[in-house]
Amino acid sequence: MRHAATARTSARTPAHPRHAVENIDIARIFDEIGDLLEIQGENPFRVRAYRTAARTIQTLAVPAASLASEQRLDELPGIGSDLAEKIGTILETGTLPLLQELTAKTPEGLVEMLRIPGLGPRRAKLIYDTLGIETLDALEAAAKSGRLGELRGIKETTARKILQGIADLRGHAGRWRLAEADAYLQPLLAHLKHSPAVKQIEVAGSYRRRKETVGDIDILIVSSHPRTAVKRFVEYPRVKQVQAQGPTRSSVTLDCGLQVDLRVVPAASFGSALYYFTGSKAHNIAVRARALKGGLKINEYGVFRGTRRIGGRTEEEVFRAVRLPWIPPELREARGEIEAAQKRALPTLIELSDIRGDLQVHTTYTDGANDLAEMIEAAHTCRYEYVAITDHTKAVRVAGGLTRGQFHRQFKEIARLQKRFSDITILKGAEVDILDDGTLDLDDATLAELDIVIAAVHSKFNLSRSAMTKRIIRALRHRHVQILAHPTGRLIGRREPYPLDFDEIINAAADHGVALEINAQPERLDLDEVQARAAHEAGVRLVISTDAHRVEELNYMRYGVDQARRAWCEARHVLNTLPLAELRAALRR
Ligand code: DGT
Ligand code: CA
Ligand code: CA
Ligand code: ZN
Repeated sequence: MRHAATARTSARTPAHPRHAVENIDIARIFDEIGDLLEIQGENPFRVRAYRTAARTIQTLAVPAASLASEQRLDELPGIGSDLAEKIGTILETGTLPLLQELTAKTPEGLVEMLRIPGLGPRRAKLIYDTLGIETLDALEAAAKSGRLGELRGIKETTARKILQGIADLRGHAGRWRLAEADAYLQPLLAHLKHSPAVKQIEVAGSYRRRKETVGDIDILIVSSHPRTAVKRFVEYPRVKQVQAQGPTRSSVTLDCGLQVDLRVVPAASFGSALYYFTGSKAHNIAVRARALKGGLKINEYGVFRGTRRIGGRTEEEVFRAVRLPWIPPELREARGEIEAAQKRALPTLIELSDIRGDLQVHTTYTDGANDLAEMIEAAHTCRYEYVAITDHTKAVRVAGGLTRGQFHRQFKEIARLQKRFSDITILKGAEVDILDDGTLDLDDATLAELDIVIAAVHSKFNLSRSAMTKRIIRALRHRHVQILAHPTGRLIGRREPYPLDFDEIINAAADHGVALEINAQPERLDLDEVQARAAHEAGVRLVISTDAHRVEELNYMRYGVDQARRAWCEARHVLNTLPLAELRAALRR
């Protein structure tokens, strides 16, 4: 999550990095430069170049350092010799002179204000220059008092939007998107596993439940030499601050701002500790109450009858003690999983290996970073049976959306490439924009030629609830539409869902046989788990798509499947688990 508190830390990275520079470090620096340039009123193309480079580096499957050593950085899409050189400097020094220069001349509060949805750099600067406001609190006070509304160029509705934006930002403050936490966590886990003192290791907490955002990371280990293991933990080069260091519990903050708790537990308690610290708290409380009724006590040390320990080495032992089958962590939210377990009616959750293809992929025909052949080749490498190429339509101007003529050119190239890739089926698709009135941004004749028609909203998010609901339902009624993409439009921590009567959307999707998407982009994960569950329980079929804009993003499928698991999805609820012929039959014709 690019919230201010963590995004600015990169500026403070020392001139000689104490640790290997990760791809995500480079991405953060470029993102921050993008923000700072935007505040300075720089050329939008230059701003965009840094942001694109940030995405390219962040999603790279190999360390940028290894490409740099082979002088191959400039082969990456959007990375020319200038950016390649800058990456080299970051790899060597941990920072960039340009970043320090820009940071020095930009007030800190201004950068934070930029993250408020609906408050662009122009307005942020206006507010700063005329009212001297440079903190969220001061901005909030000014919006409430009506002082903001007095500024020229700021309307009453803008002031309201700013207040809402501040609330959204705060609601997510301090939480990390799962994929981002992963980028910091994986090297730390490797560092810990490398120690002979670490015998068993598992990540618990919301991370293990695969929640879309995590507040902190909870690691459990069994160790032959707890002191050695703890020392290795607190001496991890990226630790910025040690809050607690003891033989059973330590707590640190990494230089990015991520908090990590480490607990050392005896092997005999590992299962009960893992169970306890996986949570959720509400789930734990419900299971503990059930145990008490059976005369048992469950805590992080084990399962006890009186003072006698009757289990705790494994999680299965804990569940067995309360006469339940093991419940997958993704379900442990006190949302009916205990009742389902008791009835032996837990779902057989979908797995990544059930996925047979990706149904939303972009290319350089529009705003993708890799060309058609590269995206197909990458899907082929994923061993998919099929992949749908679904570029934008013309109304999405920022993405360079395609006209019917351009689609026809793409169809020809697809036909050519299909000969080269004989064991993956390339589906001709489009992510068709839903216009303001609910009509589609592509003519019926071209729609009829497509194998996959996805409809999605990309503009006019500020309609009323009823107007937005009507708009989308009109699109769902269109006989060619098969899938509704990122149905609520939310961006985690940045943009709330647009107002929508979601029950009506579910009903319309069910009536018309349109599938709803779980978009696997880590900042979308849209539908969320509650909505996706409501949808499939109402008989609506789902698809999980990565919406990949570069080859590496095909790996986001993992996070989409995690979200589907949290939504109690079995493979049968998800269309892209079907073999091609069945997929074609199941998609609305
Ligand atoms: P987060 O970090 O906010 O994303 O969420 P969690 O679920 O990882 O919560 P965290 O890190 O505060 O605690 C990890 C787990 O430890 C939590 O899911 C359940 C357990 N836990 C923590 N505090 C309590 C408590 O007071 N009672 C019970 N029963 N369990 C607790
Ligand atoms: Ca946690
Ligand atoms: Ca914690
Ligand atoms: Zn889209």
